[in-house]
Amino acid sequence: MEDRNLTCRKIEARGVLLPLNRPIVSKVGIYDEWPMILIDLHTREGIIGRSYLEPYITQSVPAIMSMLDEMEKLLAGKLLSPVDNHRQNMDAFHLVGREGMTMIAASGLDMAIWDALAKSADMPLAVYLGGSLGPVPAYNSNGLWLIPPDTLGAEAQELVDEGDFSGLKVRLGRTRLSEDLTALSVIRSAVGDEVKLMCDFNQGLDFNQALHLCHALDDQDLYWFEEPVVYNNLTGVAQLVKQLKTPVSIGENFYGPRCLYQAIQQQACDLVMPDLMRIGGVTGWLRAAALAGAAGIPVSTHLYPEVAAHLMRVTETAHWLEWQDWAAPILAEPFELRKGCLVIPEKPGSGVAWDEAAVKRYQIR
Ligand code: SMN
Ligand code: MG
Repeated sequence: MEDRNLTCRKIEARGVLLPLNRPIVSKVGIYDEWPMILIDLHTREGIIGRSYLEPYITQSVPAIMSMLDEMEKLLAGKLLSPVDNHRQNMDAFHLVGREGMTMIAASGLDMAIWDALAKSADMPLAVYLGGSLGPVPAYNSNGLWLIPPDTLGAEAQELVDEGDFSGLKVRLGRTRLSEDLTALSVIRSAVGDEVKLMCDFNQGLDFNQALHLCHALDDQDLYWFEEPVVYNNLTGVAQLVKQLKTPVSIGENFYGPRCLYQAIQQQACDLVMPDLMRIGGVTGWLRAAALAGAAGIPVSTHLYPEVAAHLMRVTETAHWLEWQDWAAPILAEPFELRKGCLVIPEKPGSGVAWDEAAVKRYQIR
């Protein structure tokens, strides 16, 4: 039998701070620049597995890099086995919590490990996981932040045109209901009634505000209501799910598949959208997707469109891919969009590789 085993030699992590075409103005924060941690997992066999993390908060970059250093000590010299490697990371840091930085660092490593394994099998990740290549339906999440409503019409049209998209994400939860209604009417006048509008409150409402605002917006033909309240208020979301006609989506803050399981058990989601940095990378995604599939709950992605596209090809109840181009400045070959779908490149692994000159330009650590 040919020896396809891979062994970890070292993990290289670099922090970059990237410019954003459209600043993020949301209830979870206002960001002009976007930090990323680029991970290169070098194997003794010469294959390099790559992934990136998007930790939102620039100040968190050194802390996550330090977790990666500790996890490198555990992994160096060991065989790459995502399941075993993930368990080892969880066991090692269990007593400071499996969530937060522990899960974020472990998730980044997990994505790099799967990339290396798929490369060593000379297959795109989707194919390595038992799926096939094909277009992945996406909505554009690159804009429509909490900016003055009169600027939203032109921006919505631009966002549709960026990839012939049939869905856009709109951020809502302004101080007054009338401002949100104006924002929606400006966007609708620009792009028409056929374009789906996914709306995100970014946890910005308390339960009573959410109850009021979501009822007031329930007849606006919105495609989903995302994260109306703080992410760990599953009881509150369950009440909203029961009362509203518009489907409620949560999941970008699920730390590991068990959180998704709890949300399903508590009927706190019509739709889910795990984030690869929090669900446990590819390994966590596969486990979470199986639970959602068994429960018949549609699964969308959150950030990480390149890796997420592969996973949508093997997700039983795959719904929508969230498209952002935020990694584009440092990617050697940003993925293509065609007719509102993300096109997975016919390359081994995830297809994530760095433009090294750009990495040097934006490197902060
Ligand atoms: C989001 C993502 C990244 C930064 C701010 C807000 C948002 C989303 O929750 O779902 O895209
Ligand atoms: Mg969101």
